[in-house]
Parts: sequence; C-alpha cells; structure tokens
Amino acid sequence: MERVINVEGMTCIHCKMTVEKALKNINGVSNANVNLDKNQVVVIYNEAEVNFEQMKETIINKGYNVID
Ligand SMILES: [Cu+2]
Repeated sequence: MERVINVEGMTCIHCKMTVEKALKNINGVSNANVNLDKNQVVVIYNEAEVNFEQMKETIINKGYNVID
C-alpha cells in the first residue's frame, strides 16, 4: 500500500534522510521517500504489518510534526 504523509518541519537533506531512515527501519515499511518541496513523505508499506499511527509516531519521535 502507498500513502502520502504530510509532515511539517523538514527543511534540509538531513531531515529527509532522518525521516526516510526511521520509517524504513519499521517492520513492514519497504520504502519511504521525502519530497522537501512538498513537505511530504511517500511511504510504501504492508498494512498487515504496520499502520499509520506507528508511522506517525515514528516521525514525531524524530522531532517533526505530522499533519495528516
Ligand atoms: Cu534538516
């Protein structure tokens, strides 16, 4: 499944890598790609293994704000 998550606070390549790495480390997430211009991260995941709340929590724990 693919989902676009709107994230606030990602400003540079470091933010991009931090968020992508954190999401990819979750079991069930196969890919995560941040678009800094759009303030979005596109996540490819298996909904049987991981849900949106877990991904949201992971992003927030890294210091960013999840809009939806
Ligand atoms: Cu940054």
